[in-house]
Amino acid sequence: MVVQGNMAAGGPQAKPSRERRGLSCQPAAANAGGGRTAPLAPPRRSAYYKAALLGRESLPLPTVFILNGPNLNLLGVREPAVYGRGTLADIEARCQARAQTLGLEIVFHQTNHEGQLVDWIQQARETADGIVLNAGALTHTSVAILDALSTAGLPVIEVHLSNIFRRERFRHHSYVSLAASGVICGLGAHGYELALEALANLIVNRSGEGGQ
Ligand code: DHK
Repeated sequence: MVVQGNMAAGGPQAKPSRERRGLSCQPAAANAGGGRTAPLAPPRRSAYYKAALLGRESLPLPTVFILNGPNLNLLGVREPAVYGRGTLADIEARCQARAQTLGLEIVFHQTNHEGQLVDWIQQARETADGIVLNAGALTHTSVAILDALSTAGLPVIEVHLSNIFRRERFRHHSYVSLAASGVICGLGAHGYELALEALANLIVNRSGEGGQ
């Protein structure tokens, strides 16, 4: 899934929460592991995922990591014509509100360091059910982040505030996209809310078309 558009600060109000449907939860596809001699130990998986696999009636809320990369801490003052005037705290508040209506638990982080993003993705592999990732400039450069995402075996939605395809050529290529179920760009902060909506759907069905 790729959603592109011109960045818009506002956006339609959140829809009412969807009834959680019956789960057809399958373990994520095994990683190809080309060239590896020993297979990677299976991830521990989230409480939600394990309860769903066991067919438990009452499920804990799925957890989504929302990860933000370099310079996104400066939203609001950083190139407002490109990234808007809203701050990262504003985005986090919008995500919290949307997550509540969707029945998701969110963990929201920002870092300027590649290794920290890798650590959080590895943590998500064991404790979360999906990832929303705006890796900032690391989107266009980081094989380490791609590898971490590929190993996590979780549904990933890549988000960019700006429409990267209307910008410099070097922003048109994304390593993150190679591991993402969907990409949303150009819709500003609303893109994060859409990403949560998409993830809620993918987590419940674990059968997103073109997904993992
Ligand atoms: C954020 C950044 O920091 C840039 O390096 C990316 C992305 C685009 C965004 O639009 O959110 O190229």
